[in-house]
Amino acid sequence: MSAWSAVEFEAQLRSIGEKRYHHLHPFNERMHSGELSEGEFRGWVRNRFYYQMNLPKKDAFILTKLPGREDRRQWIQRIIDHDGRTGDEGGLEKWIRLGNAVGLTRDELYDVDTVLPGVRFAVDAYVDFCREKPWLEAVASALTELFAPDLLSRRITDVSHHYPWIATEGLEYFRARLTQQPKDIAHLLELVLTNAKSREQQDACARALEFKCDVLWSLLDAVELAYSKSS
Ligand code: PQQ
Repeated sequence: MSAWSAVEFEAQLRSIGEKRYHHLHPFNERMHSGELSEGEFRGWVRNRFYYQMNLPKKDAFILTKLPGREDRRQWIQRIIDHDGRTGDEGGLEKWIRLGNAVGLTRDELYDVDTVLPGVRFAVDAYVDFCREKPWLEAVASALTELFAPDLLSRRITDVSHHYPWIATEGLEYFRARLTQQPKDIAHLLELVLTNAKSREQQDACARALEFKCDVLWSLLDAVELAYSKSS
């Protein structure tokens, strides 16, 4: 089969997110309409931290495989964005502030033994995918970020509106991601659109994006099942 043009290929990738990204998950829909109990919100923040903790690790696996120096220079910033460095607290610390705002301590967030099994399974699968797959597919699995900015802006507005018990300071993680994400997205698209030349490579990238949508979806399935009765 012949390869898609870059424009067609990008449209294919975007159509996957329109159908399978976690903005459509019932738990997210309930978050945005103000229906989550405090226990459900806390359960999401606690378990999503396991995803956050693992982002720098999966990005480090990808870093070891990227062939070009210029791409590694850009990619390494993703690790710094989450882990931070002197003078820049980083995303993990901001997520801990969100945890504190919903009543979780740092120790509770870092206690990996209390992560829900389904969340651990999904996140570990994502890290393993990035460790094992060729760099192009591993990079393509991060393309869910294409769909995140809309969701993040809505989350900031809707959470501030519906959950006044969460201090606004707790939402700093999402505000920071809105400024960081455009450069990540531009780099992801450049890497994938210019390097997936054959139809086989393009299809493999599309499968990687579908897999990642499933990771995010499964995470919310597990959270919804575990906390739906909590007040
Ligand atoms: N996804 C990645 C990735 O796969 O490399 C990195 C991030 C996401 C983030 O740093 C995020 O904050 C983030 N947030 C959401 C969200 O809150 O809905 C989704 C995603 C995503 O789509 O994978 C990421």
